Amino acid sequence: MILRMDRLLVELPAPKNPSPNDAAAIQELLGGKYGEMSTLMNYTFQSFNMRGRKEIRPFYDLIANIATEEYGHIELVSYAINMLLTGTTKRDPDPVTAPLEPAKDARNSYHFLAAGQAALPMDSQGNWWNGSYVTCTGNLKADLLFNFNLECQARANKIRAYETVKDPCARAMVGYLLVRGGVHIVAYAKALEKLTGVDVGKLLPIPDVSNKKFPEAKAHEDRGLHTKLYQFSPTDYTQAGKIWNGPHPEDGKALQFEHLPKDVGAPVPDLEAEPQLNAPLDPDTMADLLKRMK
Ligand code: MN3
Repeated sequence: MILRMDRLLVELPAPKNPSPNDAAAIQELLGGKYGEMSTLMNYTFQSFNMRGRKEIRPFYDLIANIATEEYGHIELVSYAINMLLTGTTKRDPDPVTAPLEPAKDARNSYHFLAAGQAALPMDSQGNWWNGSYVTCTGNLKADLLFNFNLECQARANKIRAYETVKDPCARAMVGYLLVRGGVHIVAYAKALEKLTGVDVGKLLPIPDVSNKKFPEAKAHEDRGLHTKLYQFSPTDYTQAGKIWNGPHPEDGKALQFEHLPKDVGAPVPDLEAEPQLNAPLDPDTMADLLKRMK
């Protein structure tokens, strides 16, 4: 099971120019075929379903730790979308003034019509995420090879999202995830190397552009974030370090397996109510609730 912390993995700056179309583009990194929902669900099912794990415990622990980290990635992308959507309509509980009018040309109207100006499990074109994005064959080599490709395709999407959206909020999120996704690419490369002897690291980077080209990613790599695989449990999943060791294939720095720091990241933003969407309640109900909850 997953033990949850009410923190974001990295601090996101307030957007300079909130934009529903920026938010729509970023949805690809959440609910796209190669988005964070896909990495979460692939590794989650692979870890639930792994048989004979006594003999292959380090691989189980590796996939389980990465699966858990992906939950925090979904959270991070969702908050970036929510922050990019904040301030894009009028905070006015009077429907006659058409407070949602600024959203009428947004390319993803679900953010406003189906949600309280917030992220949804869908891609950049409004296609819902679906379970066919999960590959869980039960064969360790096949699944690790799939995971390696999944992370490389996810990296390509992150780079293109970065190239599409300039807002510092989105770029802080993408920069951080380029580094953490990079860790997962190397982790699956190392796993395939331990399993088969093939030097998968020689293929990297895919696409052939270094994380150090992205200032928001480089800042994290300068602090060594690309060398750390986290044990996402106080006591369990301890053997991933038998795979995550040796030099980083791109810059040779020593890989380290460690606990997530207790003060990791930043407090979760508490975004203000949007009364025009009755999110979370219509103003009269809210006033009444506050009276009754005293
Ligand atoms: Mn991820």
